[in-house]
Amino acid sequence: MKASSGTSRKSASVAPAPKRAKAPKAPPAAAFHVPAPPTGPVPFERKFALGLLHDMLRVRRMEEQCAQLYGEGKIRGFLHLYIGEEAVAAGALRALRPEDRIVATYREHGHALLRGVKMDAIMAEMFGKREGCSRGRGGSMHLFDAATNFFGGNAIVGGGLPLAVGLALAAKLQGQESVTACFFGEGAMAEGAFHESINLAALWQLPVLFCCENNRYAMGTALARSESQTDLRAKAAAYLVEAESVDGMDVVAVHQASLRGAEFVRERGLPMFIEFQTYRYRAHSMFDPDLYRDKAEIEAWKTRGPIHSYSARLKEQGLLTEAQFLKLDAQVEREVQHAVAFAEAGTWEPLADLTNDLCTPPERSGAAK
Ligand SMILES: Cc1ncc(C[n+]2csc(CCOP(=O)(O)OP(=O)(O)O)c2C)c(N)n1
Ligand SMILES: [Mg+2]
Repeated sequence: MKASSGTSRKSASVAPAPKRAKAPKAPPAAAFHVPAPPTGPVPFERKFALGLLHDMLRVRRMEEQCAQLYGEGKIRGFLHLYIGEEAVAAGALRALRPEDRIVATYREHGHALLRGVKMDAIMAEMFGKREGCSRGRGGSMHLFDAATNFFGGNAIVGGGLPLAVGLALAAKLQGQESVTACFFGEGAMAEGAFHESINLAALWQLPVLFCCENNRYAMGTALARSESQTDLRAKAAAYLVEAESVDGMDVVAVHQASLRGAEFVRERGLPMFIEFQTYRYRAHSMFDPDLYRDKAEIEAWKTRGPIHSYSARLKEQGLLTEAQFLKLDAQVEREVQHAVAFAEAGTWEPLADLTNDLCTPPERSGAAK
């Protein structure tokens, strides 16, 4: 790369010490462009098409309830909501098979739910109850369920990527046909773990579907403020990995791209990268005052909300009426209330069990007294 000063090496060696370079100017935060909402026919048979809507509604209503319970102090600790991004989990998970493995992030409630973890068990986990899917020890960021091949949320940004590569390596060595789908944010692509993971997946030809949920922000940092290369496909392509980018607010596009991706990985035994361009409507977590973006930007993105735009398309096609939508929504609401009651009725782990499942023997940890 050319030196920005333009001075040759020879003259630079005798020139006075250059002034300290100014930090590059950050792009203006207010500059945003919001594409038109997705339109056009839904190319699925009615049952499947409504299933996708049901999936997104379940995630949305469950998380709205979680936000309320957080306000009431029933759910504590960290809570990262996926509201606005539901089309990604809904469209992608329906492209995978039961034997495939899923690895996700701390924004993983929807992925766990749509993978088949019961809403009751998720809600109990949020409460920290023993009946939760991680026996109350994980909370919101550590939902886990081996039975559904859901290999967890993960509090470490990029932390799931090496795990996914390890799972895919195990599948390959054991001669299994499973695909490992790894969900991560665009912020994780700045981590060394991303580069090491995708490099090994490409080099060793491992069946990983890299699913980047580009919601444009990593906590309060917009992509263009932290990355010189904002075309995320280029980063994957640098490792010779097939890469695609789709509208992550369009459940149809997400599902179709994920089907193509899963098939590519399964058939060729090679990794693939998909960028889902999406947007989160809520703050990064319940602790975030959300001061780094224009409120008008959030409102503009709401015009292409995944549930709202997809329902409109279904209605236009005669696959859904308003009454049917309300019925479905009420059914989801009942499921949410059932989950809350289940969590409320759950039990706390007794103090005597505190050192169970610890790797350090109690006598060495000082707990055995
Ligand atoms: C290794 C590591 N560094 C920093 C953090 C703090 N942190 C938590 S979330 C986050 C932003 C990640 O953004 P992104 O990957 O885009 O995912 P999103 O939250 O947008 O879904 C950061 C920096 C962390 N948890 N782990
Ligand atoms: Mg992000």
